[in-house]
This record gives sequence, C-alpha cells and structure tokens, in this order.
Amino acid sequence: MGKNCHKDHKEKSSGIFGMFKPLIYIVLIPTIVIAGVIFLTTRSQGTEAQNQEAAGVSNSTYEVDKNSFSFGTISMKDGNVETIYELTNTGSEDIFIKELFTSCMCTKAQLILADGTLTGFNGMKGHGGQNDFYVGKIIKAGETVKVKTVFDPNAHGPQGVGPIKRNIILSTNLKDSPNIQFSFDAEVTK
Ligand SMILES: [Cu+2]
Repeated sequence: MGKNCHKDHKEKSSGIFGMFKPLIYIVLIPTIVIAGVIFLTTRSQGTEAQNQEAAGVSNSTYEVDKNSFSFGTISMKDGNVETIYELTNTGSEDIFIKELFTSCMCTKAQLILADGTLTGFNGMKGHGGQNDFYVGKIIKAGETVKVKTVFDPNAHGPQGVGPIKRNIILSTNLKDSPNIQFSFDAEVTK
C-alpha cells in the first residue's frame, strides 16, 4: 500500500511538471532572452562612456558659435527666454562631456546631441546630488552639439529686476581647458 502511495505521488508530481512545461517555453525562456538583451545593451552603453572617462584626457580642439549672448531688456511678464550655443569638436579625438550645470537656479540647460538626442535639463550645483549634473556623453570628432539654455526671469520673485549675468558650464576631459563656459546677460524688468 505504501508502495502504491509513493507511485501515485511520483506520477502526480510529473503531471504538475507537465502542466508547467509549456509555460517554461512560452514565458520563462523569452523573458530570460529579453532580460539578457537589455542587460547587454545597457552594459555596452555604460562601458563606452566609462572607457572614455577612464581613457583620460582628450587632445581634441573645439569651436563655439558664441561664448556669450545678450537677451537685452526682457520682461518678467513675458516669461522664460532661451538661447542655443553650438559646440563643435574640431579636433581628431572624442571629447567626453562629464557634467553640465549652471551658475544659478533660475537657469537650466540641456544638450542636444548630434543625432538629436536630448539630455535632461540640468540646473545649479548644490541642489540635489552629483548625478543630477552628470551627462556622460561623447562628442565625436567633427560632431556639433547644441547647449539649449532657458532663463526664468521670475525665478527670483519680484526682487529679480535689474541686470543679470549667468553662466553655463560643461566639464569635459579636454586636456587644456576642461571647463567650457557659456554666459548670457539681460536687463530684467517687471
Ligand atoms: Cu538666478
């Protein structure tokens, strides 16, 4: 009797396995394959940036369309104003952009990469963690990126009238001047 009982149990468990067997092929294996592809893709992107950072300094050169810009007289009631600076890698090596940040919380900036990809809007250092300013992108030789900059004249409240000047800074792995700085000024009225 005990022998039969054991046999029944064995058959039952193989029956349960039989029930789940199609699930293993339909759900589990595709899930593992997709997870693997995602893992490898993210890892290879991370490695490209990390390799570049680890590679150390770049001997490349660059040109900008302008270092500074004047908005002239702007009114708080008209809201945000924006300008775009262009940065071209004119050398023969990659330039690694480590961070992007601004000199004040009223000013935000983002990169528009050569392929049109946008990075997040970054602001002033000291608000939030270091990861908020990390860019980790590469400008290949010959490529141009845009630095889109938005100034909010209302950010400082009614006291924010008068002349202002703000900076946008890109930290890079360039050997000679790792920090590329852009600036703008304006006369803010009510
Ligand atoms: Cu400000």
